[in-house]
Amino acid sequence: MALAPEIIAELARYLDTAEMERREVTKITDQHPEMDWDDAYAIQTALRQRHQARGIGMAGYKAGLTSHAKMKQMGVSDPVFGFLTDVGMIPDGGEIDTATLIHPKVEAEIAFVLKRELSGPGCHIGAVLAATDFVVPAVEVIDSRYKDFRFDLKSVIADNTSAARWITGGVATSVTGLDLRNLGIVLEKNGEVIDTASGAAVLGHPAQSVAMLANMLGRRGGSLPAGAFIMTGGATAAVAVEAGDTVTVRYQSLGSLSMRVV
Ligand code: OOG
Ligand code: MG
Repeated sequence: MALAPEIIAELARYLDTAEMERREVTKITDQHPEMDWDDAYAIQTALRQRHQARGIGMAGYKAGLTSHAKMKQMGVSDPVFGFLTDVGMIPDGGEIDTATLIHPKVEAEIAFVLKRELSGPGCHIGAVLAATDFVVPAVEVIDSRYKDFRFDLKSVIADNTSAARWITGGVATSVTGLDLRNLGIVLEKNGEVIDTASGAAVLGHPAQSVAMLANMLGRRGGSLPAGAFIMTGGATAAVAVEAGDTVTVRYQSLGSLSMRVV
């Protein structure tokens, strides 16, 4: 750790306030270029504790920057992880309220729900599939607190990997016999196809994203508990939305999700 505990706390407050006031801020590595990876996750943890102190519940886990489409779009090279909150949940068919967000984008993901705990390091796709209860479609609404959605990896980790809202639903499906690599995803905005992907866009196989997450958490003394809901990262690029838009994502054999932007 390169940053003092009071700086970690101050940076968590800075990002938390930006989110609550819906205000873009400069990325934190501009002020603290010396910060390291542990500092970045420590700021994210302090941010989570601020949420929890306000009574916000933790609803799940997210991996991000797990596809080439996303890494290329954001100009970064490694996956990251963050948390999902209960207040961030939007029901399928619900509304994304732009008045509560800065510059939202939507991205299509595949989510896993575990029936058994997964711990790393040493976790692999086979262990993930054996521990999975079911997979479901999910859409993440990301909303970086940084100016113009531009950041580096340490800044985005501290900012809870741009997490803002999330939607799930469709058909909860067992992974047995499901070809997750070749599962097609079509992202539509206002009735027009904006992007398409297959499950393999996410690290070659979406279960690889869960394995990576278990390994990253394992190295920090954590694990993914039984029942955990995990979003594996955008398979499509993230698409900016504004009030008046409608978004539908169709998943091969898993149904679809839709939402209105207001
Ligand atoms: C970082 C979050 C990335 C994903 O699914 O790749 C992410 C960002 O692009 O703002 O959630
Ligand atoms: Mg995402």
